[in-house]
Amino acid sequence: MSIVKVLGLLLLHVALVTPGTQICQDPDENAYSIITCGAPGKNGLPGMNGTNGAKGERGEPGLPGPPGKTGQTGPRGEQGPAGPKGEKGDRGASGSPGLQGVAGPPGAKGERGANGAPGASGTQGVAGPTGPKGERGSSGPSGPPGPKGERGDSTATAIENLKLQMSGMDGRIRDLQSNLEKQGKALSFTKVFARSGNKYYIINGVEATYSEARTSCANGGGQLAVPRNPEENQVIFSLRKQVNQHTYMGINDLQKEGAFKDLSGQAIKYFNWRAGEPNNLDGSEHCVEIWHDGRWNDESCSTKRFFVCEF
Ligand SMILES: [Ca+2]
Ligand SMILES: [Ca+2]
Repeated sequence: MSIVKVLGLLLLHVALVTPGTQICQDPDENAYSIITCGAPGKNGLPGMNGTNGAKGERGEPGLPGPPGKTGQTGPRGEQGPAGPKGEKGDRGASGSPGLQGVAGPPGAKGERGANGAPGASGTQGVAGPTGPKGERGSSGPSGPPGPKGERGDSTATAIENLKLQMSGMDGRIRDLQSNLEKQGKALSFTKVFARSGNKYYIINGVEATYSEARTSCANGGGQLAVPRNPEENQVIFSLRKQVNQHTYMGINDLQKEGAFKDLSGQAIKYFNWRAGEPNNLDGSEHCVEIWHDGRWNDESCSTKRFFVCEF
């Protein structure tokens, strides 16, 4: 107890304590009660029954009861884990043979075998092209004398016979010359006919493709005309001026682009192209025609044109 509290208690005792009273301390240290002290009392009557006490603690378990009745069968439990592997069993009897398997893949290529025996002779092949003419051989030995001939005419008779034959030939030659002159005169009446040296040029006024024109000239015994020099080109040009259409000639580069040849395959050496020609337009101009100015152009061979033949 602190000094302050002791002093407080002494002051309270002086002020309040009288005969017959005493100070009693409350269980709480901070409170004090003052009660009057008197003579001892008599014993009172027994008190009434108190209320029920608090529930006691749980007692020890009793003895086991008799066994109950057998219950109903429960649901099937889940499958347990696999047991340990068993020991190896005895070897079984041999089974029946299996089915035949499928054929395996082809084996590796074998080594080359030995050459076989020669085969039978084949049929005779087609004869090859005719070879070049051989050189002239040396003269063979003289043959045996021939049989004796019949007796001939006398020399005078033979000369007469020759004169008769020559006379007949002269007549035939005159007839031929006459026919040629007539043909020449007849042709000269044709507008589109011209002659240069021993060549005759004709435009028949029929339109044709290059192939048809070529066939047409050949059927007449001639060929599509090819001017070999300025003079011949001028003669063909004089015919061309008489027809109002470009006219095919016998020049083309059908075999090889840009390599112009005549119908026998000979390369052309004289040219008279227009400016900018040959231009092989659209890659399809391979046949040569002569224009109104006497110069040449390459044209599509399928175009229908007049054409000039030479004989
Ligand atoms: Ca061409
Ligand atoms: Ca052209």
